[in-house]
This record gives sequence, C-alpha cells and structure tokens, in this order.
Amino acid sequence: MKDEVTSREERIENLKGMGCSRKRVEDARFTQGKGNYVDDIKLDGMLFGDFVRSPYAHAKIVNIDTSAALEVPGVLAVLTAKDLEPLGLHWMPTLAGDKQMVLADGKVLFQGQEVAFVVAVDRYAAADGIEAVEVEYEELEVLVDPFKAMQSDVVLRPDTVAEDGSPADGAHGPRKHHNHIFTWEAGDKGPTFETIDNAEVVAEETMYYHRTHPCPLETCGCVASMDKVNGKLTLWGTFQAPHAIRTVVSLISGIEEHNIRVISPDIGGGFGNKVGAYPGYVCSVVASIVTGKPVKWIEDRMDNLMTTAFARDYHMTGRISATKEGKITGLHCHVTADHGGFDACADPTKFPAGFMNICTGSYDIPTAFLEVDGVYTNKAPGGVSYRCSFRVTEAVYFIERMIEVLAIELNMDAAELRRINFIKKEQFPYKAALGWEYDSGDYHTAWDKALKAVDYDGLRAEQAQRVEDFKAGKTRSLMGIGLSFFTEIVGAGPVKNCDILGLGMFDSCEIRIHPTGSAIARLGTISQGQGHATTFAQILASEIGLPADSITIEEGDTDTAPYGLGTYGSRSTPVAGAATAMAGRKIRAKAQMIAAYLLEVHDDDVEFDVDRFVVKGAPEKFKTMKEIAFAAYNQAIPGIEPGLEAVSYYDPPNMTYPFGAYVCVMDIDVDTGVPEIRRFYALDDCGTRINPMIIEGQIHGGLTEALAVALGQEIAYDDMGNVKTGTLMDFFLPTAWEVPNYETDYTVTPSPHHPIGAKGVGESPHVGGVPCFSNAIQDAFRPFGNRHTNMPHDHWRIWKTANELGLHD
Ligand code: MCN
Ligand code: CUM
Repeated sequence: MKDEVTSREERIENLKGMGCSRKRVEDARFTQGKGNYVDDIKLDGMLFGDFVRSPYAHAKIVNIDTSAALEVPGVLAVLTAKDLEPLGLHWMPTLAGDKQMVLADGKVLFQGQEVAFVVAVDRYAAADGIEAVEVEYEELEVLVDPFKAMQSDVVLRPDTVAEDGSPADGAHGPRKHHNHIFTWEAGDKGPTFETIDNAEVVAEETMYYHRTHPCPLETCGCVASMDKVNGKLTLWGTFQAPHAIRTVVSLISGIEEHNIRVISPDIGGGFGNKVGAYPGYVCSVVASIVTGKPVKWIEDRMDNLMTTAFARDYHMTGRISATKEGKITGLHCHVTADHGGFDACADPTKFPAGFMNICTGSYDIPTAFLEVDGVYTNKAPGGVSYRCSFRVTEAVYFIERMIEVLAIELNMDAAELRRINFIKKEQFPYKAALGWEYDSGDYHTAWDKALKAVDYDGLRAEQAQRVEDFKAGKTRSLMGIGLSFFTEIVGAGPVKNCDILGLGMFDSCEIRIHPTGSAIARLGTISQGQGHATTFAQILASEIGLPADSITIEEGDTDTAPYGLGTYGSRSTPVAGAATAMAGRKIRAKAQMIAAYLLEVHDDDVEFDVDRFVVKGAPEKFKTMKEIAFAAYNQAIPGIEPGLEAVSYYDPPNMTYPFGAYVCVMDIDVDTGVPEIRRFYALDDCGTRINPMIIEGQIHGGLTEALAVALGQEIAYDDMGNVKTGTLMDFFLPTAWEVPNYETDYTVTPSPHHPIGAKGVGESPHVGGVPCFSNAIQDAFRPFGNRHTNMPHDHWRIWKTANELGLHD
C-alpha cells in the first residue's frame, strides 16, 4: 500500500496544511480571465440602472422633471424619492445608526449624491436617459470643514433636529450642535488631565489624517432579480458581508429572509469599500420588482471615488506626557471626525469611532483619555474602510506621530523611546488604559530584530553624516529613517460587545466530507482577493488529515453557506478560521470513534497522526482519514450516525492583537521634493502563520496602499464641495514605478485563545505602513527643525516643507 512507503514528512507535505506556501488555487481562474465578477453576470432580459447625480454639494431640489428622459429610446423607468416614499424606501438605515437618503429627498448633501435612478435596456440608453432628466437645484451654503460646520447656523440635516430646532439625540446619545453627530469617550479624563498637567515633559501636536478612498479595481455593483412567480429575490453583488446584506434587505423590504438569496461572486478587491449598503442596491431591487426583469447597477470609477465609503478624515489633537527619562505617563487624544452628509460608518454598533481607543498603541501608558466628536459636512458618507481595522489606522498613526514628537521634545532617539515604553512580554495578557485586553505580544524581540536587520545605528550615523554634508553644501539630498511599531486589534468579535445592526459578530464553517475522502467546506466570510479558498483548506488539511487539494472552500452564497458576518476588520482568520478549526475538530472526534470501531479497540486507544488514526503503541495498525471517510458512509456502526459532517459557529472570547515593526529608509531631494525609498523592512507577527506566501502578498499589498496614502493619495474637496480628485488622473494609485522592494520578516507569538493561535494580518501592513512612510519624511527634516507636517506627502508638500524650513535659501 502507498502509505507504507511514504514517510511521515512526506505525508505532512502531501496535505499542504498550515505553514505551507501553497499556491493560490483561485489564481488558475483569475490569471486566465475566467473569474466571475458581478459585471460578468448576464441574465435574459436584464436591464441596466444608473444614477442622476448631484453636481452640487449642498442644494435644495426644487423640481425633478423625468418626462424627457422617459421619451429616450430604451429608457423604461425613472425612479425618484417620490416613487420610493410610498414603499418607505426613500431613506435607509446606515450601519452607524443614522439614516441615509436612497434618492435625494428635498435636498442633496454632497456632490455625486444619488438623485434619480434611470432604468434602461442597457448602460448606454441609461446614460442618455440620465442626460435628459431635468433637475432644478437651488444652491445652499456648503460646509466642507467640520470645525466650521460645528459653528455654522446652516442646518445640514433638518431631519436630525427637534421641533424647537435643537439637535435631537442621535444613535450614540446627546448631540452638541445641529451638525454634530456624536461624542464618544473612553478612558479617565480627570486622572489623565492631572497627570499631563503635572508632568515633567509634555508634547502636543495637531495632525490631520486626510480623507482617502480604497479604490478597489472593481467598483461596487449588483444584479437584482425578482422572480415574481416563486416570490424569490436573488441579489448578486460586491458584498463583503452577504448574510448581513440579506438580513438588511429583508428588514427594509419586508420580503421574508428565506425568499432572499444573496450571492457575492468573485470580488475584485474590497478593502472595506464593499461593507456598507448603497442606494444602488436598494434601487436595483426596487427596479427589478417594478419591471419584473433583472436589473444591473455597476458604478463607474468616478461614482466609486466620489460617493462610496471614503476613509479617515480625522482631525486629531494629542498631548502626551513623560518623565525626563522618557517614561510615558499619560495620553490625551481629541478627534474631530468628518463623516460627511450621513454617518454611514461601518463600525460595530458600540464603537462609533471604531477601535480608535487603541490609540495608546504598543506602549504601557498608565492613564489615557480619548474623545471623538463626529460631525456632518457636505461630503460623501462612509468612514470605515480601507485596510483600517475599524480606525486602528488612525489610532496607530496618531500614537506613532506622538512618539516622534515626544522624542523631539525629549531630544531622544525615537527607537529608544519606543523600547523603554513597550508593554513587556510578561505583562500579557495586558489590560490597556482605554479598556482593551491585548492577548499576546513580544514587542522587544520584534523591535530588536528589526533594528538589527537594518543596522539602525549604522543608518543613524549615515544620516548624521548626510546632514553635515548638506550643511556643507556637498549634497542636496536628505535621508529619513521612518520607524513604526504597531499593535493591531482584529477579529471582531466577541458577540457580547461587537454587533452590526444587532447581529452578533461570530462566524461559521460547515464541513461535509465525501465518501471518497474529499470535502467541501462553506464559510460565513467572503474572499475579495485574500485567497480564502487556499488558506482555509490548509487549516482543514492540518485539522482533519485530508489534503488541502481535496477540499473545496465555498463562500458568499447565503443559500448554502452558514450564517456569518463576512470579511472585514481582518476577522476571517481570527473568527472564521477558528470556526474552521473547531468544525475540523468535530470531524476528527467522530473519525476517532469510527477508527476505533474499525480497528476494534477502545476510542482512547487510537491517536491522530497527520492523516490517520493509529493504535497507540502499534503504529502499523491504523486507518487513514480517507478510509475512515469511506467507512462513515458504508458501514453500519453501532451508536454512530452515518455520514461525516460538522458545523461550528464560533464566538471568539477576545480579539487578536497582531503587531509589527517597520523601518523605512528614504532619500529626499530637497529641490524637487521627490522621495526615493531606498529600503523598506517589515516585520509582522500574526501568530501562527497559515500560508507564508499569502501573508507576504498581503503585506506587499498593504504596504503599497500605505505608500499611496502617505505619499499622495487623497480625496480632496474645494470650498464649493467639488471633489478635486474624482478620477485616476488625479487620485494617486501607485504602480510598479513607485513601489520599492519590500523586505519581509516575522516573529511568531501565537494568540493564546485562538484554536490554532492565528491572528489576522490583512490590514496590519497598512496600519503600520502609513506612519512608517510618514515618519521617514518627517525624520529627514527633523535635524532642521521639523516637528510635524500633514500627509499626503506629495512632492509639492515635501518641497514646501523644505522651503519653509529655509532649505532653499
Ligand atoms: N493568513 C495566514 N496566516 C495568518 C493570518 C492570515 O495565512 N496568521 C491569511 C488568511 O488565511 C487569508 C489572508 O491571510 O488568506 C488574510 O487573512 P486575514 O488577516 O484574516 O484577513 P481577511 O481574510 O479577513 O481579509 C480582510 C482584510 C481586510 S479587512 C482588508 S480591508 C483587505 C485585506 O484583507 N482587503 C483586501 N487584504 C486584501 N487583499 C486583497 N487581495 N483584496 C482585498 O480587498
Ligand atoms: Cu476597514 S477596511 Mo477592511 O475592514 O474591509
């Protein structure tokens, strides 16, 4: 028999289980143009819907005349808020507890807002129809600055003020002003202020984490198909959380949930852009019900950039206190958060500012206080998206800049300042001042490894020499050393404190083993490029001893997959990955009983070994998992049901806290403002590593998006609320030209509460990367008096910094 000539090592290798850089199974179709994206769906009689969008950022809608549009050949219907109102669908709930217009109801609040939905036989006829819809607007005063919005008499959202004109309470309590959305606080105000007020050293800084956008290659879209005969609605779309979409569609449409099937086909990048619910989904469903035909809606690039979930837009002010020796004693952070016209942030319900309260970072800070004020402005809604782990990006940027500023204040080396303040290995599980319990970490080991790898002392010596040469007129180039150390918080997450619209954030896996020893596993998550079909099969291979190549992973079809909350917040590995391991263990437990029966021994006398159960002390007596699978279907075993299936719904006891140490070395041309990234070293610790190659791919991608955000990418508005960066001509997407060679490295500190010790990794490189790139720029100018400059550090802004520091004189 084949097994006898195969060594244990070979058997392990055959499984391609955890730790193996298994090639991505989905790439066979992706690299051959055989992916199946939502725009590939073509149904008989399918119509196309598209929006009339507002050219103004704030305007009253005086009149909408659709008559000419209805005359356009191919145009079948034009929906406006008036048509949706009788159905109660002219507004929809947002994930943040606010509500949002589906189609402009009396006014528009941001440029590009959906005003009417034109349904036509194809995209071209819809475009002609859009041109023919006549909308009469009356311009209103535009507020694009949240600070001004908080002072202004202009009421952006009349629906949020009480009869007497005072702001009605919002989803998160009382509101301070009619353009204010919420105040959210964490930590101890009194003790923190007292510590800071009496500290030996205090550093203060104000910084703006600008507005940006995930800009996935595939924009958002859907196809809605109402089968009136059977009463079934099928909705294909770019959904990062298909089950949640099903529940929401059911709740707002009244269609019973079993009559709704939501399918996320292949997704061409999500990055958080595809978590929320958009007016396009509602309008497509309504249009399909009205016309009785399938209706497709797909955004173009401008629609996507201008109107769907933006990222960041956080104005942050910090105070950090320390002893003269550099031991941090307190941290205060205030955020003014610009949420645009509707608060459509996709956060767990209890966290209106996401996980911003991890802003104490990787440091043992005894007392801290965070306050966040959300504000309405005339900009697009959204807020949580873009590799952000629910605002951990902002939190890490904040603390990693505050550390640098404190280092300046203390006249201390920033690497050393970090080292003396890191939470120590023996302090884990560590309870942070703002409430989180960090599961595990070994920051000093990671930091030392990183600094050694780049020869940190050598770099500093080289930098000092460069400064001297610059001052002596021998060079016009400066050198920056960017440091960042981040702690992430991923895997939402305990149902007890994390829900979205009341849906607890567990996740799930269901496994069916076929008689011949192959399997299908279905999960509540959905890959958008992360390679789940590859990696989840690897978890199972190691858990159940069948080769990963014999296991199909299926996600995204709510008719077949168990209920799950989807993929965002790097939660798939921490939550669905745990469910997968647990379901695998249920399979193994049953397999053990079957093996014992077949081997005619007691259950306790067999043990699992790679791909088989072996009689303890008699390794020649065994049954492979393949044999056991077959037996499960063809043997009548007393007391055991036929079949081999399992399902697990996993509610994680805590989130996972991956971390990492990044170093960026840059040369900056003072006269052109052009930075050249000489070196980028990234050490990540995501606990147990399932697929090192996929992890590396995630890190390359996340770092490249970090480079984008730090060095140029921005959704910028003018004072009229016009989006200045609505196309790829002016919205920076890095290409191979800008991207450096990344050196990746790792340590492994398993999560103590995760069944396989794994933590998430998808967002880490972005979270840690942005401050690292930004710190490199700022560090180059530190010897000349720079303290802080805001991102994005495009060539012009870098040049301007040099200019303001007198380096062009
Ligand atoms: N992985 C691993 N070992 C670990 C942790 C993760 O091998 N210890 C693997 C996983 O098995 C998975 C991948 O790395 O194949 C990412 O896993 P995880 O960190 O759990 O993140 P999710 O799968 O939940 O993906 C979400 C995350 C988020 S929130 C954003 S935003 C982002 C990111 O993934 N969007 C992406 N990476 C992306 N990558 C691509 N290609 N496209 C996106 O839209
Ligand atoms: Cu915050 S972007 Mo990801 O969570 O889909």
